Amino acid sequence: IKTSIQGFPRIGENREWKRLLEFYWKNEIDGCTFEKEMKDIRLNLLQKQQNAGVGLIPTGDFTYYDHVLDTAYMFNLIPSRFQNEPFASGRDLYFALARGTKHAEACEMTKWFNTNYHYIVPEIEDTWIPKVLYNKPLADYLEAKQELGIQGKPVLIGPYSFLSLAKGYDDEQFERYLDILISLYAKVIAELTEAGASYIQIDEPWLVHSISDKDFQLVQAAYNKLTNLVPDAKLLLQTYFESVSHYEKIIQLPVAGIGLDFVYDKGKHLSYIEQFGFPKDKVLALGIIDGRNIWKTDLDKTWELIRSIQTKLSDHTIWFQTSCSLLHVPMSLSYETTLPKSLKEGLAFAEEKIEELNLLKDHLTSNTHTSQQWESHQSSLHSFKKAYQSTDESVFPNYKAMRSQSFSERNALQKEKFQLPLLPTTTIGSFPQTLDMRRARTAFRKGEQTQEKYDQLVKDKIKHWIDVQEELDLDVFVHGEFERNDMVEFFGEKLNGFAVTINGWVQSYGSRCVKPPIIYSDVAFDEPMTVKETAYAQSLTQKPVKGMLTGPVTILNWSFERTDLPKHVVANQIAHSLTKEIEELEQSEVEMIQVDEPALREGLPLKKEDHTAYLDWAVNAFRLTTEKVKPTTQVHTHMCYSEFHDIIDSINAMDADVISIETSSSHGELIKIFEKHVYDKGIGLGVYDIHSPRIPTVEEMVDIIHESLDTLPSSLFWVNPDCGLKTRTEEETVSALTNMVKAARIARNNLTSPL
Ligand code: THG
Ligand code: ZN
Repeated sequence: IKTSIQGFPRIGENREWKRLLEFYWKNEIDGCTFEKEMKDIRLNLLQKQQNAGVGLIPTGDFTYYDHVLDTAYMFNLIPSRFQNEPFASGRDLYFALARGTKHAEACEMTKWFNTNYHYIVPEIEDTWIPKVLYNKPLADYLEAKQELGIQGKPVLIGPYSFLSLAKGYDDEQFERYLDILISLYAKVIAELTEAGASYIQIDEPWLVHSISDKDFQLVQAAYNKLTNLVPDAKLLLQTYFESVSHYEKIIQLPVAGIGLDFVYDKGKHLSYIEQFGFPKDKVLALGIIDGRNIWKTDLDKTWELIRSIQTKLSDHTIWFQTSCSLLHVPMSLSYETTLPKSLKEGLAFAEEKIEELNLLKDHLTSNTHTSQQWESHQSSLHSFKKAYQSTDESVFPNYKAMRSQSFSERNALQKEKFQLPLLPTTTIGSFPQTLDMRRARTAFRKGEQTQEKYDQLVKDKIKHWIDVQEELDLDVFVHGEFERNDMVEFFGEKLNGFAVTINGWVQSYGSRCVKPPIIYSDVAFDEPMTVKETAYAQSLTQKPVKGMLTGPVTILNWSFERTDLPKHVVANQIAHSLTKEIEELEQSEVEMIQVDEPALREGLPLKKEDHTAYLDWAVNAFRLTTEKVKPTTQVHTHMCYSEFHDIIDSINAMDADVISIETSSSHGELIKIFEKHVYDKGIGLGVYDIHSPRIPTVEEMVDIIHESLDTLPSSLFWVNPDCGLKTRTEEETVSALTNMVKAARIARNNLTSPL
C-alpha cells in the first residue's frame, strides 16, 4: 500500500514564492538570484513532503506561474504576437505570456474547472512548430532525485485535457492536434522513463465532464498510440473533482493505474466498481481525503468506504490518495494561533491531510483495530461537530423569492425618483487600494495603529474619492471600498458562522493569493457591516451612492464551505443575513444597492445534468437577498469573467434592476448573446478593460457604446468600466474615467440629436 498526493501548495509556507516573483517582476532581484531562491523554495517543499512521509511525492507540479502555462511553453506554444519582441531570457518570455507586454496582450486566463484557481489558456496557431523546447518534468524529476534522493512521481497534464483547455482550433482540427501532442508527450515521457522514473501521473480531469461516445473514441485512440510509443512507461491516469464519464472504458485504457476522486463523485465510483469491477493488472488510486476543502476527515467513515471497495477488489493494488492536488488548500494549521481550539479540532490543511493518509495506511497495515492517534483524531472531530454543526433549517426558510413589483413598475418609479440622464455613468465599486491604505490596515491589525486613526484614513479616502467623482461628473457614485481587503474575506470577518485565518492563503492566479474564510457554523447577521462607510459617503453628495455587498453565491463559492449541509441551505443563510444589512442600508438612506455575484458562473457544476438545479438555487439565493428591497431602491449586480451565453436566462431571472458585466476583452461576442436572447432590464457592458494599465480613448469607448446600442435599448443602457478599479493607480483611474464620461456625453448627444 502506498500513499500519494497529486500536487502540493507551491506558494511556500509564508507566501515566499509570491514575494520572490513580485521582487523579480519589479526588477529588484536578478535572474540568477531568482533561480537560486526558487530552487530553495522548491526543494524545501519537497523536503516537507518527504519528512511528512508522503509515499509517492509529486515532482514537476511546482511552477513559476501556472502548470498549464508550463506545458504550453514546453511544447513551444508561443503565440506569434510575442515572437518579434526581444526577451532577456526564456523566463522573461514565459512571464510575458502570462502578464503581457507593452506590445503584446497577455494570454487569456480562466477558471480551473470549478475552483478559484485560474490557468493560462494555451493558444494554438496554425504556424505552431511542435517541439519540446525544454523537458521541465525531467529537470524537476532529476533535481528531486539528485538533491534529496527522492524517487518522485512526475506530474503532467494529460494530452486530452491540455488540448481541451486550449483554444485556437476548431472541432475538425482537434484530432490532428491531439495526434501531434501525443508524439510530443511520448518524447517527454520516454526521457523520464529513461532517467529512471517509475510511476508518471498524467492528469486528465477533463474526463469528468459529460463526454460524447465519439469524443471518447479520440481518448482511446490517443492513449493506445501513446502507450505504443512508450511501452515501458508506467502511466497513472489521474482524474478529479467529479466522477469520470465512461468508467467502463476508462478502466480499459492501456495505463498502469487510474486515480479516481471518491470525495466529489457523489458515490458514483463505488457503484461503478460494483457494476463493472476494476482490472486486476492496474493500480487503483483512491482519492479519499478531500484535497480542496479544509475539514478533518472522518476516518471511520472513510474506512467504511475503503472496506466496501476492498470487498469488491480483494486482490487489487490499492493506494490511498487525496482527491486532488493540495494546491487548493493552505499549507499548515500550525500558524493558526487565533482560531478557537474547538474549531481547529475540526480542520486539516495540506500537512494535516498527509498525516491522515498516514493514519489510514497504518490502520491498514497494522493488525490492531485502532491506534491511539486514530481515536484522538476521531474524538476531536466529533467534539468539533457537536459544538458547531447542528442546524435548524426552519430558521432559514427556503421559498421562491419575488420582489413585490415587476421590473417595469419599479423602473417607472426609479426613473421618477433618480432623474438620471440617458446612458448614466457609474463605476463597479472599488477605487485604487493604494499602498498607504494597505499598510495602515496591516498596522491596525497588528495593533500598531489605533482604530480612530485607521477609521479616519478610510474617511479621508472616501471624501477624496467623492470629490473626484464630483469632478468627473459621474452620475452614480460609490464609496470606494477602502475598508475592505478581499470582498469575501471582509464579509467573512463580520458575519457569524465564519472564521478567518492568519495564514490560510491559497493561490488564485499567478502570484495572487486569497485567504478564503471558513464557514463552520450557521451563518447569521451580527452587526452592520457596510453602513458606516456608505452612509458617510452619501452624506457628502447629492448624487446617489451605491451600497456595495457581495452576494450569497459568491461568498459561498469563495469560502471553504460546510459539507454537512446542502449548498443551498448555506447560501440561503447568507442571503438572509445580507437582507438584514440591506434593511440597515435602506434605513440610512442608501437608495441604490449593488449585490455582486462575480462567482455565480464558476459555481456551475461540471456535469450538465446538474446545471439546472444549481442555477435554480443560486438565482433564488440572490432573489432572497434582494426581495424585500423597496421598489424605489435600485438593485444593481455585477459579474466578471463569465461565459454568459449558457446562463443568460438565469441572469435575467435574478431580476436585478441593473447589471454590469465584464466584457471588454470579448465585447463583440458578448453583444451577440443579446442578439439571440432578450435582456430587458438595466445593463452596463463594460466599455473598457480595467485589467490593463492602458488609458482607453474617448473614440474607442464611443464606438463600443454605439455598437452596444445597435442591440440593446438606449433607455436601459449604462456606461461603466468592466470591473472594479482596485488594482489600478489613481492617475490611470482618473484619466480613464474622464474619457469614459466624455464618451458617454457624446453618445448621449448623438441619441438626442441624431445626425
Ligand atoms: N476574491 C476572491 N476570489 C477571487 C477574486 C477576489 N477569485 C477570482 C478573482 N477575484 C481573482 N482575482 C484576484 C485578484 C487579486 C487578488 C487575488 C485574487 C489579490 N490578492 C492579494 C495578493 O495576493 O497580494 C492579497 C489580497 C489581500 O490582501 O486580501 O490582490 O477578488 N476571494
Ligand atoms: Zn468584475
